Amino acid sequence: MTTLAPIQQLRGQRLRLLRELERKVLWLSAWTIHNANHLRPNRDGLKVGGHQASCASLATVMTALYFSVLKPEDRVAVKPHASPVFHAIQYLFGHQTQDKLERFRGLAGAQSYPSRTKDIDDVDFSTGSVGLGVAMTLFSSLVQDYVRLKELGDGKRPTGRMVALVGDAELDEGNIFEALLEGWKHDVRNLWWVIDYNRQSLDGVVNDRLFGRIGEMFELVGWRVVTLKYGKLLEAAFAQPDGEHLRQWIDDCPNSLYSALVFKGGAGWREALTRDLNQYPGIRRILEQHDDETLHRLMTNLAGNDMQAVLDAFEGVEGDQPTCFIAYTIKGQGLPFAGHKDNHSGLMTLDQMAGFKNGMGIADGQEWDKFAGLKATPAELQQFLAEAPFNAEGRRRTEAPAVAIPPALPRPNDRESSTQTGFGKILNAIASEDSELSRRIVTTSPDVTVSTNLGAWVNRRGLWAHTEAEDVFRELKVVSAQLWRKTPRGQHVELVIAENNLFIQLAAMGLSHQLFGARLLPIGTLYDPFIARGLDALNYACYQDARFMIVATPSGVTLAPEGGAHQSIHTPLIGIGQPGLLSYEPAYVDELAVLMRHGFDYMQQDKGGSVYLRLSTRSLPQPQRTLSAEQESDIVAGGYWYAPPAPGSDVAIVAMGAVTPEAIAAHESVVRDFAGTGLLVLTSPDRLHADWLAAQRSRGRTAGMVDRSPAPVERLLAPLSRDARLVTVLDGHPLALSWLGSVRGHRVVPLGIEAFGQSGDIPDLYRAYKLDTVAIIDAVARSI
Ligand SMILES: Cc1ncc(C[n+]2csc(CCOP(=O)(O)OP(=O)(O)O)c2C)c(N)n1
Ligand SMILES: [Mg+2]
Repeated sequence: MTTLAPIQQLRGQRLRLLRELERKVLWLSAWTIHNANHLRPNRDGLKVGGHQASCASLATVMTALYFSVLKPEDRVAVKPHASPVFHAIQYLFGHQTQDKLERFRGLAGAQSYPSRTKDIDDVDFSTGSVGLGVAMTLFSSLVQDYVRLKELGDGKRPTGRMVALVGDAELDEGNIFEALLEGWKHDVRNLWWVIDYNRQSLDGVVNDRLFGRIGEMFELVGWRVVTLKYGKLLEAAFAQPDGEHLRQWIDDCPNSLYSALVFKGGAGWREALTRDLNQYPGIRRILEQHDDETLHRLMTNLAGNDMQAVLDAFEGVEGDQPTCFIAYTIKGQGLPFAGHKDNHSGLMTLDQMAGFKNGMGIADGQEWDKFAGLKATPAELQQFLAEAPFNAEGRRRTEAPAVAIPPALPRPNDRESSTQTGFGKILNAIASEDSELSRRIVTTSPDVTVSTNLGAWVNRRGLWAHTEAEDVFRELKVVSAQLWRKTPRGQHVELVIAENNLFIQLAAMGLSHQLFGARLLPIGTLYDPFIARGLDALNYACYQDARFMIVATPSGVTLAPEGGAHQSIHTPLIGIGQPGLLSYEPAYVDELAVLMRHGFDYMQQDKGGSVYLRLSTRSLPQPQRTLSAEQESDIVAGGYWYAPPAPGSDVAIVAMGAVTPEAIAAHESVVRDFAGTGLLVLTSPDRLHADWLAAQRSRGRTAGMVDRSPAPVERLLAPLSRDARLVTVLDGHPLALSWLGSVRGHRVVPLGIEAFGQSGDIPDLYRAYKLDTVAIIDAVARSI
């Protein structure tokens, strides 16, 4: 008897235990979905769903990663529909409960798709909308380098790998390629993307020709590509006489035929191979040596579902070059509908589950048992799990202290200014200070840095890059207002024109305190209309509770000559409707300074969120005033009386943002006829609306001890008479303000933009779209 060297013995033991755990993970993921769909009472007749086949193809890869390869500092985005595999793994680690698995996809149960904020089991990146989680790992890797190079963390955290487990059809999403270009430009590192190449998407089989190019594309942008194609059994068969013909046959086999044969099983393989390769004696021998079951196992032995091959691939790469693993797998591997093109949402029937359960060696009542049906002893498995490197530090979410925000930000006091100019000046003033605030701000912009007025900030603080690079124009003494010097100390991350990248970059920066233990105060600038271009990514960032500030400028038809293609109409409604995002539209620069200060603070509060500032390039005469503390708190709460109404007044004008001068002029005219008419300037219908609903809810809850404290908007509208009229005006969709009539039952005449704009100057456009002084006066007259 030969004694194996200890290291080999350990490897053998590890392989054996990982294969056991792979079975358990496959079982638990399938059972979790089965239980939710078949065994829980169904009260609404809706299919609960879950993706048994999509889970199965990743079971090997995820088992290898979490139980052996990953380290605590690594961060992972799991393909959304492999959520049950993730939860099963965390359950085995002891970070997920049986109760939550039993309530999978139910209220307070394990989430359908891994969720940072709703799941309890240490999700690094939420996923759901395919493609976004993948890009999130790339931008997180940049953030990891950003905070490391600047020593913004505690200095103790090792550099981790950012890992994405990617469905092959996720690569259809364009945002992935936008991100790849950005990653190449910034020399991204420590990134692993593992593509679950099961050659199936939701509707069917992935096009054969598409994937031929994928590896080349990764190499083109500097990635290493590792292909995991054939498992150890198939490699051994290829090494036998005539084996090369078998390899060639599989290589040439169209995706759809291979998938169909996987579904048909041993007899199907035998028939096809006999038909095509019977002339080779070696192949005839292979067919003779295998019964249908073992032939099926052989022919479906792809590397992404072969534990040894997976471990070899992961452990075979060194260094920090971004790496794409193309792991050939089978959708539904090990399940009755493996390979079937319709299996994406397919669920095992009760009979199929009974057979599967039997095959797994699980008795009735043992379904949630962590080790039932496995050959290794529970003690041995428990110890292996406890020693998994990934689990060495328990929960891996980091914390970072809040950055102190000074009581007031610098306030430029120009007599005339736009909010956009004011924004640039405020940031420039912050940049000139050496403060914790100025060090923690990081800005980013998709190629609109100068045109959104970040230029002065960037001149002072520099562009960020891994390595120093001088500004060539400066070296050659070409005069330019911009000094684009790149350094690892720089605080502006320059992006290509891709709003998806902007929002995912902000998501990663805005989670830096929890991912990398270093607090950042990210500010992203873009043109307001292009929020829509990255809206899903913005939603994704908010869903993860990332904290950042968006400065969107210019906005509305007020950007005038640029025309309808660039004029944003419904962004105020996005500001109101988007959870996790508090939106403001100040008219004046002193308001903006108050709101930016509030924003930096709000971004760091437990119950805070991100902030959206909708700004303008229109220069307005600035009110010469010193804001009182009360006025400042009104500005933060969403609005203030610019001209207070007389008690019991019957009319008020309500304005927001760039059209405020028209409202002021209209008000001056109206008060001549209707003395006591008020002018209310709003800074945030979003905040007013949310606080109004919250106040109503708290009244409902405390019935008996009724809480009568008015919401800010109720307080603002209180002086008006019961049947007063409100004329509301903003450069955006009128719906953003027309709800004000519901607060106290006032009738509203809402002015705003309902159609695509056209190019023109402000006087023409305001007249055409009825935002000018005459239109406001008319509206007041009509309201009476
Ligand atoms: C942006 C977006 N569009 C559509 C979907 C619906 N959807 C969920 S999974 C899926 C197909 C995914 O196929 P693939 O990435 O190959 O994953 P597999 O299940 O094969 O592992 C689709 C279209 C989604 N989640 N997100
Ligand atoms: Mg697929």
